[in-house]
Amino acid sequence: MTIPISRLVLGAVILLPVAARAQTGHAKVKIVAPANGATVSGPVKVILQATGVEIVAATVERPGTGHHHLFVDHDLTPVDDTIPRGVTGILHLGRGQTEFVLDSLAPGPHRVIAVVANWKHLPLKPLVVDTVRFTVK
Ligand SMILES: [Cu+2]
Repeated sequence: MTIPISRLVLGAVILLPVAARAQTGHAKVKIVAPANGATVSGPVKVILQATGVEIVAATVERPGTGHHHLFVDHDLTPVDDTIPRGVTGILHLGRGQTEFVLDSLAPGPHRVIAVVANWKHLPLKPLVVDTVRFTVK
């Protein structure tokens, strides 16, 4: 028995959007570096890994996408509000970066919170967030 190729192609077309939708339901972000609880020397490279959401530039207006934000020794802003710009300690990685070097952290304890937000700079729902605490020696 053979399956017509046209049916196989059609099956793939139908399955892909379902898979994409299922993924955005479990969007996650992880701060891969620095490790939580680590003692590091500066400058500190923050490495981010997102799953279930496509990381793109802030100019891309498409569902299922977003860009990273870092709250460096700064509390989260209200999750229903746009993440402000021009605030010390709040960084928009608006070109779709997945790494950022913090080069002016003073020695001592620090906290970084990563949040993925969409092109309006509104945090994704449910919140896609991770936190690490570390010490700069
Ligand atoms: Cu932003």
